[in-house]
Amino acid sequence: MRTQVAIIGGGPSGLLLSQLLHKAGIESVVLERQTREYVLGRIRAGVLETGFVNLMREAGVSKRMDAEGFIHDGTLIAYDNEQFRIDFAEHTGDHVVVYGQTEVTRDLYDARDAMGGTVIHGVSDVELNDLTSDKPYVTYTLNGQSQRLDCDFVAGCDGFHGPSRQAIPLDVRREYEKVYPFGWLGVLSETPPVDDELIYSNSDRGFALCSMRNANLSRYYVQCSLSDSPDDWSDQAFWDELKRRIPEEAADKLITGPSIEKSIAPLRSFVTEPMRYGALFLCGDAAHIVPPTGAKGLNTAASDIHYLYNGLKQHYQDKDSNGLDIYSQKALSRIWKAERFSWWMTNLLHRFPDQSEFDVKMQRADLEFLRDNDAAQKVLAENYVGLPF
Ligand code: RFL
Ligand code: PHB
Repeated sequence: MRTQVAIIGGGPSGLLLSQLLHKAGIESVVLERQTREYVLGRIRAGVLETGFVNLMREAGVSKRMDAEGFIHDGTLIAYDNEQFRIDFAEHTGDHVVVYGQTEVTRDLYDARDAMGGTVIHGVSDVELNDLTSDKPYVTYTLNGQSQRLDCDFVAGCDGFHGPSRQAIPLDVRREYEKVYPFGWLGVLSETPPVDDELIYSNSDRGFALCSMRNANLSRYYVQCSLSDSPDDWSDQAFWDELKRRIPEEAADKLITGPSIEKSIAPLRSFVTEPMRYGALFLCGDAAHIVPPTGAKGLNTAASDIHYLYNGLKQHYQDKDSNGLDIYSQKALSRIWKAERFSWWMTNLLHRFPDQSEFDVKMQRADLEFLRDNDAAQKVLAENYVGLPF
C-alpha cells in the first residue's frame, strides 16, 4: 500500500492531522494499535484552548463541540478555606471550552468515516524504516500478516509509549524529564458539577480538582500516592477525601454518586528534541508530556498538528519545504512555554513529600500574591487560555 503521509496512532493528534490533510487534498493512512472502543474508553482531557477549537473548526468537525461545549470565562483557585477567581475574559478577552477528549475523538472518528478516511485498527509490530531516505516506509502486522506502507512522510502520533520516538537514533535524540512523586486519582460520576467553573485546590492534605464534562457528568481528581491503586479507593473514601480538600462551601453542595470510571495517572514533564528526524515528524504525547495541572496536554498536541499540517500543505501545494524545515524549532518553542506553565501550576498546587515548612510558606506566598495581584492573574490567564500558535 502507498500513501503520502503515514500516521502512527489514532488518538486525537493522529485523527485531527489526517482529517485536516484530507481537507487539503493530501492522502494519509492512520495505523492504530487498539480498537476504536478502547480508544474511546480512555477518559482524559477536558479543557480546550481556542487554538484547538479553531483547528477542529478548520477540520470541519466542530458542530457538536460548538453546540455542547461549555465556554469558561474563568477558573477558581482555592487554598485552605479561601477561594479566588481568575477572570480569563477580563485579562485576555479569551476563554476555554470544556468538552471531553473522548467526545473530540468520537467526532474525529465519525468525520473520518464520513469522508472514507483509512484508519486501520489492531496493528502490531509497527516499525519505521529508511527515514533518512526519500523512500521511507512503515511495516506492521495485521491479522497475523506482515504489511508494508510506503509513504513520503511519517507522522509519529503514537503517544508516550509508541515506537515513533524510539526510531530517532540515540545519538540524535535528547530527552528531558521530570517525574513527580505523586499521581492523580480521577473519578467520573453522573452527577451535576459542584460549580459552574473548575476549582483547583491546594490543601494541606494535597491537591484536588473539580471539573466536568456536561451538566450531569462531573470529573474530580485528588492527588494520591504513586503506590495507590484505584481499588484501594472506595467511592466513599474518594468523596470524603475530596470534601476535605476543597473549601467548605463547595464541599457542602457537592453531590456525590457512584463512580463510572476511576483511574490513577502519574505526573510527568517530558520533552524530546528534535521533533523531526528525516521524514519523521513527532506530534503530541509522542514528543512531550506535561502534568495535567495546566490542562495543556491535548492543547500542545494541537499546536504541533497546526505547524505540521501547514508545513505539509506548503510542501505539496507550493513545493516549499520551509514549514517542514522549521517544524521542530517552532513546535518546541511553544511547547517549552507550556511545560513551564504546567510545572509552575503543579508546584503551586500540590503537596510534595519532601516539602519543608519554608517551602510551604513560599507556596502560600505565591498563592496570596496571585490572589492580590492583577499582573500575576493576567500571566496565569494568558497561559491557561493558550499562547498563540
Ligand atoms: P494519545 O491520546 O496517547 O494517542 C496515541 C495513540 O497511539 C496509539 N499507539 C499506537 N498505534 C499504533 N502502533 C503502536 N505501537 C502504538 N502505540 C500507541 C495509542 O493506542 C493511542 O490511540 O496521544 P495524542 O493523540 O498525542 O493525544 C495527547 C492527549 O491524549 C494528552 O496530551 C491529553 O489527554 C493530556 N491531558 C489533558 N490535556 C489537555 O489539553 N487538557 C486537559 O484537561 C488534560 N487533562 C490529560 C488530562 C491527560 C490525563 N491522563 C490520563 C494522562 C487529564 C488526565 C488525567
Ligand atoms: C479534566 O476535566 O479532566 C481536567 C481539567 C483540567 C485539568 C486537568 C484535567 O487541568
